[in-house]
Amino acid sequence: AQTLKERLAELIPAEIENVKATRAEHGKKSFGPVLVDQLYGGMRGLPALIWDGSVLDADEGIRFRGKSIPEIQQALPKAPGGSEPLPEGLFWLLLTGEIPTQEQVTALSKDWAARSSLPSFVEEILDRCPPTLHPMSQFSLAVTALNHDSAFAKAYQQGISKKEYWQPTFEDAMDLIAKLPNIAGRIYRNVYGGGKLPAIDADKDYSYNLANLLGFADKPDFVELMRLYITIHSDHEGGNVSAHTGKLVGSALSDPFLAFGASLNGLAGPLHGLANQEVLIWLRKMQSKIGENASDDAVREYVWSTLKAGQVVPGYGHAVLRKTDPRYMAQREFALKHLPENPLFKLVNQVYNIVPGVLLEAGKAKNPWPNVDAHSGVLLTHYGLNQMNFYTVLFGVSRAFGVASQLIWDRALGAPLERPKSYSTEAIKKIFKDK
Ligand code: AMX
Repeated sequence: AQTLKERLAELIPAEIENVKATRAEHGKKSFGPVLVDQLYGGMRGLPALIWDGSVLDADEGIRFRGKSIPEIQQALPKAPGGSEPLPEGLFWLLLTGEIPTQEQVTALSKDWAARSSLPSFVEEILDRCPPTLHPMSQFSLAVTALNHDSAFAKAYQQGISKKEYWQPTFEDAMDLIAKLPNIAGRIYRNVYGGGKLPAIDADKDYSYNLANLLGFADKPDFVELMRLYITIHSDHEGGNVSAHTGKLVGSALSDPFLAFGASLNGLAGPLHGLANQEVLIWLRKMQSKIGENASDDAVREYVWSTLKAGQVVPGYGHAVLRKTDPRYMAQREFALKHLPENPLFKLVNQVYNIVPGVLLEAGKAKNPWPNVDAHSGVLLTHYGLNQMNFYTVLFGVSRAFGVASQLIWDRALGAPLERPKSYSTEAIKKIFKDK
């Protein structure tokens, strides 16, 4: 069967022509006005980047290469006996726009297993981290250190031609994804205990191995959850902090390890991936304050008290989305299937019925609906993964799929160094003085 790299090598020349033709036809057309507010306002809504793997619609949510989450759940290959999509297939789809065969997906699982071991100095870096260092900081350290063996950095030093950039980038991207379970598993066991890491099993899929390294492979539903989790967290178009950071740093021809290390530092922020840990912390605090099985009124009052304290309600709102996140819905479906009676799931539902009304009444948030992070913690903790400050590491493992695939295409298409123009407030006042 054809490998992913062989298929990419076929697709790249045509895509280079496609980009050329698109630029020739549309390149000089203006694409929306830039408002001064957008310079101050975090560039919301500013068309500014090309990102091929996924596009986000404000109402409908994410589509991966044109396919919605329910569509990819349907179309992508599954593990034997499983019903959730394998992230291996998603990676193939992100890179090629095509649905791989079962055989191609199995070959990817094996390829990643073969690339999965960590250099011993990276293991030592992790082993020396104090358990008080946040797992995301440890994650970022380890990924950055993998740059030691970057095929791209080496090839660049040896004077590789621009046309060939994508090839060592592909190798680094594959190595990066392959090594993440060993990094995540090592951090988890170092910080929370749980004994020696098992070896990666080359006959099993990526998500099984991740679950096994964390110590949860004896729970088949948790393995299924990992397949779904990685798939839906992989990519969310290019403008979010982690994706854009990876692309930006990669544009300096920093290799995929350096670029994705930077992505992780952005994902570690509470307005981005850290919300994933914050939600469960917030729910637990609520439970300790108002008790379990609290009334709707008590929950509503607690939500108001969060807002009045000048804090955000974690897991709600989004910079682009304006409806309930389909990634939230996919996790809700999973919960309805596997843990409908879980009390925390019931609380998540109760909160879902109350928070949007409160946020609407408060009148500030442009989107009162839940995002992906409002639901992930309750699923993880159901299976006993209770260490909330580890949750964003799982988001990070997943996000590598999206960032890595775009880095490969950026190098294949010769994406230039990013360098937008900035202005001082003085300059803005001067430019617009008489306008
Ligand atoms: N709770 C309380 N206030 C909120 C809110 C929420 N969940 N969401 C937005 N707001 C407030 C903002 O803080 C802002 O207040 P300000 O004018 O006083 O600064 C105002 O509403 C307008 O914000 P916005 O335009 O609606 O949102 P944004 O694009 O600036 O920010 C986001 C988006 C996600 C950072 C924000 O909704 C938020 O802080 N949510 C809670 C944290 C969270 O869940 N983050 C995860 C997002 C998904 C992800 O990346 N993993």
